[in-house]
Formats: sequence, C-alpha cells, structure tokens
Amino acid sequence: MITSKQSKIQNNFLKNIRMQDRRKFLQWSLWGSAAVLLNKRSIASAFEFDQQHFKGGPAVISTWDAGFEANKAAWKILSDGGRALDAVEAGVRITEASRSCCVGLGANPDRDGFVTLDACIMDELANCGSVAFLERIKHPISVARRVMEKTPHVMLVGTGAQQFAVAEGFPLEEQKLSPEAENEYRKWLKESNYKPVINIENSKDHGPFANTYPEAGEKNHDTIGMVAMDANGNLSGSCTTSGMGFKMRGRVGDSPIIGAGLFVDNETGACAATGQGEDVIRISGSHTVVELMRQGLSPQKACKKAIERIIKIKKDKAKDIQVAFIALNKKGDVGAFAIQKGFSYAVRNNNLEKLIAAESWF
Ligand code: SD4
Repeated sequence: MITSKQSKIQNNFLKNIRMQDRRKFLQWSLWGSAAVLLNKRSIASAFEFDQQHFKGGPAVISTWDAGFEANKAAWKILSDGGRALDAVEAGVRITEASRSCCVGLGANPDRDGFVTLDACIMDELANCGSVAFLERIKHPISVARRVMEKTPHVMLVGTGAQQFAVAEGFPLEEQKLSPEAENEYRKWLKESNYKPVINIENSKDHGPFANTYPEAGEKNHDTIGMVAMDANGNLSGSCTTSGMGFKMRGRVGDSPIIGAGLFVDNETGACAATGQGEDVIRISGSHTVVELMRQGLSPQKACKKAIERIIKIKKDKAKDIQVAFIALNKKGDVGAFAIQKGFSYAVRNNNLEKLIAAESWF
C-alpha cells in the first residue's frame, strides 16, 4: 500500500527524474524504459523496498543519483569476490574523477575561490583514515586510505595532508577552477550570499553551484557516501566531497569525520551521511545510526530515528535544511531517510541495481 505522502514523494521524484538528461537516463538499466517509469508497482517497490530482494552480501549502496555509476565500479570488485574496502574506494573515485559541483577538483570553490576537499574511509577492522581541507589533489579518498594504511594517525588536514599526498606520489594538480565552477563563482561573488540550497545535488538548476549539465555533458552530483558488504560479509565505507559551495575558507563539514559523515562497525552495520554537515556532526550522525541498528532497529528505522533527533534540535529551522542517511546492516538489509524529499540513493547487489527515492520527514 502506498500512502498519500509516499505517492506525493513519488510524483516529485518522477518529476525530478523526467527533467534529467534523457541520454544518461536511458543508460540506467532498471529505469531504462518509460513503461517502468509509469509502472506504479515498480516505483512503489522503491518505497516499499522489499528487503528480501536485498538480503545477503555482497551489496553496495551510495548517495544521490551519481551513486548509480559509482556502484558499478564498486560492484566489479564485489562481484569478483573482492574486498569491500577496495570496492568503496574504487566506487567513489569515479565520482571524484568526473566533473561536478560538489565532489573532486572540478567542484565549486570556497568563498576565497579555492577548491578544498574532504574525504574519509573505514574498513571492517575499524581502521580509518581521513583528509580535510585538502587542495590540488584529484583523489582525496585514496589519500585518506593512505593515511589509514601508512600513518599512525586517522586524520591529516590542509597543507600537511597535501604534503603527505605528494610524498606518497599523488600528483599536485594545477590550482585552477573548472570552467563551470569559475562561472558560478563569478556569479556568486556578485551577491556573496551563503545559503546552502536544499537538494542542490539533484536539482536541474544548481543555483549558486555549478550547472547540472556542464558543457562536457556529464551530469552533476554531490557528496558521495558509499557503504558496502563483500562476499565474506565484511563491511567498509567511504565518503568524499568538496563540501558546501562558497563555504568560509577553512570550513570542514561532516564528510571527513569518522562517526559523522561515515561509520562502519563490522558487527552491526555501516552508515554514510549527506547534506548540511554541521547538523550531521551535531548528532554524530553515522555513528548514531549504527548504534541504533545495534539496538535492533532496521537500517531504515535507524536512519529515520537519527533524522528525528536533528528535527528535534533544529525545530522550525529543520524545514530549511537537508540531511540524509543511508545504511546497510550485517544481514544485507538497506535503508535511508532524509529531512526533505528529493534525496535518492543507489543500491546494487546480485538481484538489484536501482535508484531509490528515499522517504523523508517533510
Ligand atoms: C558537507 N555533508 O560538507 C557535506 C555536504 C553534502 O550533500 O553532503 N552535501 O557538509
């Protein structure tokens, strides 16, 4: 049974999907026909997501529409018996390498005109690594992994992180904005108004952010958080972003913070967050979701409960922000929940490859 709220969300999601680039859209195997789009049962399954289809590993889930492509790279590794850690690194590298408003070096800069990147990674043994405020390095997720594997630390930031990356052989890229980011930055400078835009990640017009469809023709996207389980039942996760567009110089969000943007507990489950990082940090978001799963809640219910905490704290202001969580438990069940409608997440396992419109508070 679809409730009227769910049906409203579906309509909105469909409207959003229809606005998207048709060529790209047709490549999406499970969304590849208009018939599927118009088939209520198929769409309903996105809401009444039947966990039976997803039970058992390997499995991967990730945030926003871009997760669909990223999952493919992760799936190559997982379906071949590879390790979840390798899968979540390879998956989000796809997003880091493509042009976008919000991940990688082509993304929008801070208010001083510099792109600064945040990323973290965590494996089944609670090993974790993170970089924040990193400039001129194409793959922060891989630097985060090196921090995890080659240093006694969890987190490196700024010039120290960059120095480490270069010493590890990562090329130092040119200090240059992508044409889209340059354009958006110029526009932004006229008003210099900092206000994160809800669902900027999936909207057609990214407002003060880079265009959704840059000239290169690639679809835009936002922060990617990814969690996966491999054939051995081990969990890992990754998260990478340029953070909020036109942020204050030095601002770091939740994405590189273990427990906030990402958390993995191999006994219980894994979670990643997206949206306004300050409000994810406030409740140690991803850790909270995992602990709720440990108490017996399904991934879906755990994500919802964590969102409820933010709603309780933010009160009326909650309507102006977006935060979303995705989660995967040890059984291979998945779930997600957002404050606002419009958040989508991508799932992939042996039976399914799908983009799902998450349920939301509003
Ligand atoms: C941040 N959480 O820097 C990131 C941004 C994000 O969807 O996820 N946007 O706060």
